Amino acid sequence: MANLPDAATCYELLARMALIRRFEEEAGRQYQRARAGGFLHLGIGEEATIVGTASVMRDEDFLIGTYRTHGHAIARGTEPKRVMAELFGRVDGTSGGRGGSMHIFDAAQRFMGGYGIVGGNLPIAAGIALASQYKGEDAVTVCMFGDGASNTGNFGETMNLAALWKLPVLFMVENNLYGMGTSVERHSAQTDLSKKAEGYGIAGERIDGMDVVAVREGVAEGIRLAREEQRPTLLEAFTYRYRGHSAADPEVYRKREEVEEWQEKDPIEQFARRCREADVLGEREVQQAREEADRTVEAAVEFAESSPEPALDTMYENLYAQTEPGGWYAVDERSPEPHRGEDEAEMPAAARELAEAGAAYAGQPEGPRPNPAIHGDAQEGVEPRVSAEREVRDGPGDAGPNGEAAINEDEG
Ligand SMILES: Cc1ncc(C[n+]2csc(CCOP(=O)(O)OP(=O)(O)O)c2C)c(N)n1
Ligand SMILES: [Mg+2]
Repeated sequence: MANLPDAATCYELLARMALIRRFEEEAGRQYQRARAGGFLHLGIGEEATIVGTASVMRDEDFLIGTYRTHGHAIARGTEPKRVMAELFGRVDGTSGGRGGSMHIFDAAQRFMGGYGIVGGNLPIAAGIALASQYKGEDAVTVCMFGDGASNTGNFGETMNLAALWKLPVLFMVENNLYGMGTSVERHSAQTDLSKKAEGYGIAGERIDGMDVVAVREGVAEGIRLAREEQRPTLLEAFTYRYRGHSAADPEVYRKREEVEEWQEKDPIEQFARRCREADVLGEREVQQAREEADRTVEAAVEFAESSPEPALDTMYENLYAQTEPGGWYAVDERSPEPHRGEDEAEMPAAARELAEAGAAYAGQPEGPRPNPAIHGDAQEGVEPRVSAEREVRDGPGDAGPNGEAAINEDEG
């Protein structure tokens, strides 16, 4: 077992884990009160993995996570009140209230998000690491993702390039044993996830993600290898989320006893006990860490409640893709009035009949069907091309089933 760090560090680790736990319990409560909107994925139970990792990173390093990252942002140094304001959709939130729970982002703390696409953060992490390497900077990027994400194509592609280009990056799979409601045994052929990168030239290691000291030790070495030897590593931290995948999870895929078994290894309780037994922290300090967390979270809720909602006329600000007028965000770049085929009242008879004919065919045996390229109005201004083959087969104006003749007559 790794040695405990000094008393001040132990206190900081304990206080940070307690703060994240308290924050997320409150986030869950506020979600039930409909104060926090959108989706909500809590990482309660995973605090040692999160805090242990962030605690051995330098200020200049980057951290990137998934949609379960309230704790990651706080561990990186983002003020809890700004995370809470983001959950509430308020202007003082980390993303101005536009991202919500899944999109916490704080460039100042080098916390690079917050991504809803499973496995989507891996190539971004490689890109950030490549930028550091390119600029000759010392920064290491730590990329955290779930066991489920280790099955994605992004995983393999990123491992390959990270090893090939010797990127200063550390990959950390937070193995909480489930991808939504699917257990690792049911979603991954290789259940030793630390081995997954080996074939790409990246060494892997398993660590106890419920032990903050073990996480620190594993991550510190991984960061050292990335920084000093340009060798990426894959760490697999065993951890567990006590709550459902998201706030809307009936949890039919696991038993209550399993959750309780993991709760016995609770990262905060376990660490507090160890610190007390080793006489590094006293009962008073453990209590103080909890009370501080309570106060900070209470203030965070007050702050979020009093922060205004974004003004309506700023709704289209910060959008990557925008057309005129602002509300019309389809990729269709024509003018906003209805175009041919978009307005049902003005739909040409041919198109209407075509649609009806299509519906009428449902469940019927195969036979001649109207061809949209011939009968439809898709090719405005273009002469319909009736193939010679069809002319021969059906004859012009041949009354097929479901009114083909009418379609032919109407077609311009
Ligand atoms: C590309 C993609 N596929 C599917 C989903 C739906 N989805 C959201 S979370 C999730 C499970 C991911 O599990 P894991 O990577 O283990 O992370 P965890 O939620 O356990 O932290 C899935 C399949 C998604 N968001 N993105
Ligand atoms: Mg998982």
